[in-house]
Amino acid sequence: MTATPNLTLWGVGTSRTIRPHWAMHELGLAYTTKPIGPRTGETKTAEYTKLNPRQKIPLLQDGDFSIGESAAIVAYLSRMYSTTERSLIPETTREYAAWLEWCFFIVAELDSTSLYVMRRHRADALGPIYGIAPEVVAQAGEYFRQQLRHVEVALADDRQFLMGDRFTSADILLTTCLEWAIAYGVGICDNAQPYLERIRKRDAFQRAVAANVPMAPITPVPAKV
Ligand SMILES: N[C@@H](CCC(=O)N[C@@H](CS)C(=O)NCC(=O)O)C(=O)O
Repeated sequence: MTATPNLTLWGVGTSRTIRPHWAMHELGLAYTTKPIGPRTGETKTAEYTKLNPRQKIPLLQDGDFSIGESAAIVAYLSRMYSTTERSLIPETTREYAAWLEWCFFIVAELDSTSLYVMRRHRADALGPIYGIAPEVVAQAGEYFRQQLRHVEVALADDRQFLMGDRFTSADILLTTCLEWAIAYGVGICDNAQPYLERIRKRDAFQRAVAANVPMAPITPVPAKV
């Protein structure tokens, strides 16, 4: 019998951090959360920098093994902890290749090239740091919508998920980008609407949303005078 895994996930509060929370809930894994947030200084502490020199969240510790990059964590969990009953990754070589193609497409084209560019240059996001650029934001939103045509085709004919009738971790990556786009006011493609409605009903998704909420700030107790 394999030992119970000792899993700790660092990070809450973003479209990236929810991905590994969700994967662990889909796989029925118990884990500890270290609820550090973005832009709080918590990724820059000496303790955290020793764990993750990239100073980013999320980060997963699995015993003495650590891994960062949300999509890599989700892929690791999918490979390591899928079972016959709960699986997030296809088995055959070709299906695995198609799954990889979706994962890279979502991370490269939807997340990094589109949504993260918007985040970097929106006035209400990181624009004050990296430069407020409305034209860049508009173009990145338009590019996102163009790229979604591939998703529209994949979800045509009432197909339930990106890989057909089985939910995989590529759906975790896609959903987080669709929710992110909606939050930024970017329209999503037609077939993604019923897809999202289906996905939002998943128990593991709802648990992940709850697990990804930052803790309420602690109100300081006034000093006694
Ligand atoms: N490509 C990385 C991006 C991770 C990332 O940029 N995380 C941000 C929050 S979404 C972060 O930790 N920024 C540093 C900070 O806020 O201190 C991933 O998908 O994990």
